[in-house]
Amino acid sequence: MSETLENLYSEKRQFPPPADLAANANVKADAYEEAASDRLAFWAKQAERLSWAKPWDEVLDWSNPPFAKWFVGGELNIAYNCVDRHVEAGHGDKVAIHWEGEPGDTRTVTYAELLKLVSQAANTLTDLGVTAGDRVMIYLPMIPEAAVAMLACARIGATHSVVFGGFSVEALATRIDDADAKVVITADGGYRRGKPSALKPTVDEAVGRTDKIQHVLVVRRTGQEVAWTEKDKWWHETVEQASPVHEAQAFESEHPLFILYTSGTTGKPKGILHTTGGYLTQTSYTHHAVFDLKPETDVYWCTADIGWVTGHSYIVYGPLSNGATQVMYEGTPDTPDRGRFWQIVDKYKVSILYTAPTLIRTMMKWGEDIPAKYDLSSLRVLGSVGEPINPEAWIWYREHVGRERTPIVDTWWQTETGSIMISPLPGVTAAKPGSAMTALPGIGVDVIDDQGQSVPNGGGGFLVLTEPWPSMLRTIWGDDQRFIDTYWSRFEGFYFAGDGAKKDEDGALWLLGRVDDVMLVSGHNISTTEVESALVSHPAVAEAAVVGATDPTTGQAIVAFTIPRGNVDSSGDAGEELIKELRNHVAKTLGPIAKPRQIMLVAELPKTRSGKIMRRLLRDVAENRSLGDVTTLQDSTVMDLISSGLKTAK
Ligand code: 6R9
Repeated sequence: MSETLENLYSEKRQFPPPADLAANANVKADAYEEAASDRLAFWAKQAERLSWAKPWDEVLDWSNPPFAKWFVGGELNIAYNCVDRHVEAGHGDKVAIHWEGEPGDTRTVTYAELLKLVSQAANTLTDLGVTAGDRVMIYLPMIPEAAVAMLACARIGATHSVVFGGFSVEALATRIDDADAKVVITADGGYRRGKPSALKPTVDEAVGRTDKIQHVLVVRRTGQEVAWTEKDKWWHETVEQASPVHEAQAFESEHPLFILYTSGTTGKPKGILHTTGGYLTQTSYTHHAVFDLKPETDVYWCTADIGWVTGHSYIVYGPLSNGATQVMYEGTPDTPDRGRFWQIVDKYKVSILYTAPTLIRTMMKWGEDIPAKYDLSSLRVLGSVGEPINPEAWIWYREHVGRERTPIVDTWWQTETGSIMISPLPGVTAAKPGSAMTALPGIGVDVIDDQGQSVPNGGGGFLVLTEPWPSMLRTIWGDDQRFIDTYWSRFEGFYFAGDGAKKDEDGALWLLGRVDDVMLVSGHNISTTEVESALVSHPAVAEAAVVGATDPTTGQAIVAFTIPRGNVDSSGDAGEELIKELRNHVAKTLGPIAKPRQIMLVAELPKTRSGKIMRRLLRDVAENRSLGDVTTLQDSTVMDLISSGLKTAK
């Protein structure tokens, strides 16, 4: 990307917070001023929301950038903060997790039960020889044991590394190897799309490829038959028989908490390392501020998988540190039918829902008559994470899920940032559909050009973080140099996030996708996000993915893959007509420079397990190449579907 991004899209709608929410909000407008006047004092105050065994001497040690130390000298136990202290405060009977299995079985886990399970698991891990600093892999479906396993590791100071259930043998084996893990916690399987899906065979094969793993703890979830080795132990024969008494010992603020691997487009996966005090301070504060959680009355539901950073920060550490009651769901949104999510919201009276744009666009494709059948009146705050949310998807979410009442918080952050960095505050911000708006209090963000100069309002460029933040990654596991090269070398003194962004005329931030995806068409830098949003703003379109394909005349040309909404006829001539109309629609909305050379109507798009569109694979299709690495693809049949069912027009 040279110079700046073109600023093609302009959105004028704006939604101020409901008056009652604004009046009772956990965090009000003064938080921005407070943080601006003394940033470190602001974060120290947020750290005091936690329970520390030993107070810190220094809030931030930034004497050796980019290696930060937060709350230096302080000691705390994360599991104590997420579990014990709520029980000690008399909330033992409060529900921590309303768990809903895909087949419809349920479990209710109170804070007292969570304490028992976490203590038992901590005792079992200790019996297996796991000590502070050791690494433990977690490869589980979305069952309460996933949270229990993470908290048990945290309790004894072991560093967990969660791998998405369903990632391949290869993916699991490389992560075991890189993390040098001692133990794997897994299950026989989990339920997905109406049937049991095995996990244990993948673990068996991955464990067989390394000599690192000493023990495998296996939760029985599906009851399917499993092969058994001498390393294996059933969870119900160990953890559930162990002593429920375990004294949590405090660890230093910078003690390693977890490693989470991000795939990256090239090279081996990066093990993002997070530590204790700063991470919990910021996940806890942001969960309190961005979702306005009232632990006594709210029912919170984050639909993410535990294998994604969103599951770490906003299912486990943020909500539990705040004593939330939350829903956890094992399965897919269309099992047994496409109303499953709304049935769950209705059943548990969910008041805060946090999901991803990919889910919202899928719901748009299925049609608004589905959510319309359910009572969604309990909802009061809606969240979005993972990708830019197109303005029309935002409006759809507000209208058909929020019923025109609820604020939407579009939260920008990364595995590397650990917590939310840019987001509206639901009681403060008049949000614009499609914009993540502004940096949270205490966070420094800017958009700069390729010379490192801050762009004025109306300009676009690279998103950077200008100040160290409490939940920042501390390094890439085992590779400090790669940490420096990847994030801190492109612009002196700034963290380079790898995303394109623009500031609108009011200074609100619009995220424009990964800079690697920005297209260069006849000398213009055009973001994939803006063209996708223009396509989604057409009533016939549910979802779109745009890539730049090599073109002899324009350098790159825009190629769009588009999913029509459920009720749209896109066969034969109607399809050809639609394609013509969509090309003109984009040209009219954004200008002729953004008119796609080609639009293909497809039924699905390739996505990662966390729902991000894999544009790299679509570029391979658009340029008639064989496909690159597909190991992180959620559903490997999608690419065959796209290649065989292409409907193209020039
Ligand atoms: C939390 C998470 C990080 C990348 C990030 C950006 C994209 C996430 C977004 C968003 C626009 C948002 N991203 N949230 N883009 N608006 N609200 O997703 O972490 O899986 O590491 O991905 O996701 O491109 O750089 P991770």
